[in-house]
Amino acid sequence: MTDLALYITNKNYSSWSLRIWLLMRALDIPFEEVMVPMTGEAQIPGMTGISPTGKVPCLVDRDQGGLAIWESTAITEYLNELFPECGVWPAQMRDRARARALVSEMHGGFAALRGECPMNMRRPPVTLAVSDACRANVARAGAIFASSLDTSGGPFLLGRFSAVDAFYAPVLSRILTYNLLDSAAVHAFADALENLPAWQEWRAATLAETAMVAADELG
Ligand SMILES: N[C@@H](CCC(=O)N[C@@H](CS)C(=O)NCC(=O)O)C(=O)O
Repeated sequence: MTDLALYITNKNYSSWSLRIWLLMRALDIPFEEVMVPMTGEAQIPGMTGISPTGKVPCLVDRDQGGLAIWESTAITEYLNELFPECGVWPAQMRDRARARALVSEMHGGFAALRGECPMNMRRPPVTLAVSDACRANVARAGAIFASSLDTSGGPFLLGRFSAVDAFYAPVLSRILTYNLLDSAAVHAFADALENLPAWQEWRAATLAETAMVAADELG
């Protein structure tokens, strides 16, 4: 038995919260969700004393004396160690290597896309003028989706749902919200996510949220 608490913030806007929440929910990893409202400050006041960075997501393992794990990549690896049978990473070594490379690339990259196009899941699609750097990020995401789905045969990027899908789900959400790319691979990845009950549950929650973050309401 494990006793995990996952601290997250506003579902409509928080892409880092979505990644770990989706990973855990889609893989049926049990956890208690703890919602700490976003305030627009660099550190979320509700996270003081829980995460040393004051950010979410933060996973707390109460079975380990309240061990707190921050940083999405570290949480992903911890979940893989706790639940090796759940498929956090693909089954084949070469796929795991690719999966880890893709997750690292996402975690450390896509700065222009993340900076210019805030995740806003409930927003009806709008066309946004973006920089060349952002366009290059979108092209790279589109190429990742296409080559991954071609190689794996889908329905998810590396075949079965894995951490790669969780990390790129908010990238896809931004592409759809701001009409950044219309391609077969974008549609195929969107279809796979939209058929996932965990994605449907998160999306429904974004529609029910009423808090607005003015800085993230563009277009
Ligand atoms: N590098 C961190 C990023 C975490 C992060 O930036 N989280 C945002 C929420 S999406 C946050 O807590 N920001 C503070 C705030 O917006 O108040 C990770 O991988 O988990």
